[in-house]
Amino acid sequence: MRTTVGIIGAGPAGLLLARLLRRAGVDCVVLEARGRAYVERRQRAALLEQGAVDVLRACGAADRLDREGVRHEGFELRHRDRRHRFGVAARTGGRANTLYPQTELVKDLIALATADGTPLLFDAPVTAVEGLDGDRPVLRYTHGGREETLECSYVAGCDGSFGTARRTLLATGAARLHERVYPYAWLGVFADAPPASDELILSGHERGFALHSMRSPEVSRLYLQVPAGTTPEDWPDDRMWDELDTRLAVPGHPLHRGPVTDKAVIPLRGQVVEPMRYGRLLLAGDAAHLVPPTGAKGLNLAVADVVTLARGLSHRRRTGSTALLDRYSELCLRRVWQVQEFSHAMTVLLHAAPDADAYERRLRTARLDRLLGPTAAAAEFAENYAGLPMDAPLI
Ligand code: RFL
Ligand code: PHB
Repeated sequence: MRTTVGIIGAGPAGLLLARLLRRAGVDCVVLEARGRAYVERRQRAALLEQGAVDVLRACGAADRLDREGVRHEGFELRHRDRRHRFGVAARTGGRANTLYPQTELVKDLIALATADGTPLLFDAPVTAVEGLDGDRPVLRYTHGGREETLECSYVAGCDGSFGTARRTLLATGAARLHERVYPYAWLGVFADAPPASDELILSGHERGFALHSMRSPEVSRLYLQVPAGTTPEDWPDDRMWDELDTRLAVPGHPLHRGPVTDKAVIPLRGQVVEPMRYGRLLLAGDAAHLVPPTGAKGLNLAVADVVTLARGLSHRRRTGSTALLDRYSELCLRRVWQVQEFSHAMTVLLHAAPDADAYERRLRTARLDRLLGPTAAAAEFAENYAGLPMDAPLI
């Protein structure tokens, strides 16, 4: 097979890139290692920045998002035994996040690709990326028990942090991996229990971070800071609910409890591959970087990357010039490091460091106090939480 852009991975990055390229008249093929049902069920992100919603609208991928997504104009911050409302939209001229699960976005983008006739192969793991120094790189993949090849002009590595694209790029020796591993993790659960609030509740409790989110009026999504290395079995339901109440509930108003349908431990790390490109291989989304989930930025960064990549590829198609494409890594990394910095600062602010002394714990409380006033710190936090401006897609 041959195409202009070979896309590895049908997560949000690969699927949205395929959509943007299709609209710009650039042909592509998407190769996904897993089956469609698995990809559509994988539970992950939920909060889309205003800028990401605008991109999805502009490329005709937001019909269901506009009907079913729930706008969150702020959140509650549990601090000093009380819940304080933190207004985001009020501090950002009306910009806000929308709660729309990544599973639903992935289903929408797959349905659009299928309707468009965009070649999208499931159960087609890419095993190697070859010929990066030449003009026609080749993807080797297996499909239906056969070894196949896809020859392309460019390869978009959208296959996540454990994918072939990142591994291939790092093996060239031309890029480095920056990494921060946190000494704590999140226990994440889904529960068939009505959310205790219409808005997210975040807590920077002295015992550790906790987050209350939701998927519907009947389903809560909850996260609890736990030590790195903990297993879900260390957290029987009663222990977990008691700890969530301690960190999130206000006295006398416990959370609603219900059957736990999923429980998993999620490691926290920040990673950046720099530069995000080697020759004709360009990384986007989690393949290029990870952020700790505290700021809800991973999916939004993936959207920003693929908008920049689609612009570069579309510019090349229209003008023959690679000028924009050549700046891809530089343009993305500016935003990536801003978001990396925000996600790190928010993580440190809201989590209890295992080795913190009393002095450091007081500093954390002081920083949280500052967020709750009409301060420049609060304005800056809101600006980052709602998301930095994103390029409009060229379509
Ligand atoms: P994905 O979603 O990992 O997709 C990569 C795809 O590549 C496939 N693949 C391959 N395909 C072909 N050949 C190979 N060799 C392949 N190897 C892998 C995989 O099967 C997969 O389908 O990466 P992508 O597209 O870059 O998307 C990134 C997002 O998934 C991720 O950043 C977010 O989920 C992060 N995140 C959040 N981001 C937000 O913006 N807002 C949030 O509220 C938010 N909450 C979260 C999160 C991530 C979480 N976890 C589980 C880490 C909450 C959590 C708990
Ligand atoms: C979620 O609803 O899954 C969620 C919300 C906010 C985050 C992370 C995850 O920061």
